[in-house]
Amino acid sequence: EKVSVIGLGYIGLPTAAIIASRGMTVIGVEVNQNAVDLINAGKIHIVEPDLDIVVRSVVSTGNLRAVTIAEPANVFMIAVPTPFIHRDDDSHQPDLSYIESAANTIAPVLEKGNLVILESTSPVGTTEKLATWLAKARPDLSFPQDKGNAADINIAHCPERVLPGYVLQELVSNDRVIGGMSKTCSEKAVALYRTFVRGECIITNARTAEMAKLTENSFRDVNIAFANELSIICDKLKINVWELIKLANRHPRVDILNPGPGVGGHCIAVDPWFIVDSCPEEANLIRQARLTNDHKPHYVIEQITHAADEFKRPVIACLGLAFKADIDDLRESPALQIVKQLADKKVGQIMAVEPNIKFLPEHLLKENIQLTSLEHALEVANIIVILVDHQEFKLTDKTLLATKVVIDTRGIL
Ligand code: SAJ
Repeated sequence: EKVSVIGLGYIGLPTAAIIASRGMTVIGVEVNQNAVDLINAGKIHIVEPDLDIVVRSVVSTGNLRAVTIAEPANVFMIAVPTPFIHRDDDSHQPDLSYIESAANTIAPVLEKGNLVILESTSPVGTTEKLATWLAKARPDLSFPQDKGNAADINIAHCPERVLPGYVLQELVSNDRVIGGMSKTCSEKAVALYRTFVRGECIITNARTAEMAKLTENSFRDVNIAFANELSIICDKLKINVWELIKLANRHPRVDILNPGPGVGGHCIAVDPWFIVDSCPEEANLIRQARLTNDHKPHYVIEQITHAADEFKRPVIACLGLAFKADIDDLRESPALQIVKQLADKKVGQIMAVEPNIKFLPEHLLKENIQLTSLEHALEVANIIVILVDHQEFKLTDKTLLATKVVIDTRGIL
């Protein structure tokens, strides 16, 4: 079996590497030439624990090879980004252009008997759209929307569900939802996933599989929004929200998540908008959860500004820039958003502590933000803002904070 993975990013590369490690021949198709060169040299362009070791090994055995132009294969797995476009009227439209280009990339090399799997998180109806794009490009082949089980090409949606930081484990251990456009599509997809997945492979249709993935991330978003709203209510009522949640969670049927400075990453803050875009009239709670979570960084900035007003020369140490604990990923990070806006508003001297990165990204260098060590920040700052619950911060001697104004958005104190 020859498997082609389209898009060698946070999902595609680990998936390609795991499949290659099972002895299959894998061709990764990637538009970024720099990434292609790095991978073919046995190196990686993203950060994920142990991924470098697996990639080095499968590249050295020749099981994984990266290219920029698609070649024929038995299976094509599409793992490209599905961001959204923020419209002028403040609504959010899913951007399917990467999936459409992936379709155009593989269409010329498709052959009778091929299986096409969409792994990208997608709005309901996208797998059907993908099938339509492929059918249009290849009128000589038949597709499941017309021929069902007898189609030349089989198509399924199998959304990825791995947690950044645990991708290699979760790729193997998680259950998979497999939504084929026909029974044959599902069965063929299950056969492929069985080669590397130890979890269960559960069959449904493509639309339900699309919605299942969106539902999982919206469930988390709504629950975090509940916690974030509680935290603001508790500030107003002078109640410690962390103690409150601990107490409420003693109830056998209550399980409240943790408030924070906002919701980051490129999944939970994105996917609920796909549901809202499909059903704007109906998805009120899901929309409000997004708005509530997006408002939280602004609330934190106000808290900090308020605290800074008490000092002649406020020196603000922001602990953490990543979007969550113990990773180096700064994309869509509420911590980063807060630090940047504090610097823009010139609220004071801003120091950032991020133990998981060595240098500030280019766009932050221009601003008045200084990356420093935890020790130095704790020594010179008069305001300490905890933005990420990194291990290093949890282990800090709390007596060092006694003389400072502390804003703890993660409740690590
Ligand atoms: N967060 C809180 N409070 C919490 C939990 C999380 O504020 O109690 C914040 C985090 O700090 C972070 C954001 O939410 O900013 C998202 O973090 P996360 O750990 O909940 O999730 P992601 O974005 O890293 O990964 C999610 C996962 N989805 C679910 O857990 C339902 C993962 O399994 C998905 O594969 C991934 O999205 C994805 O790719 O869609």
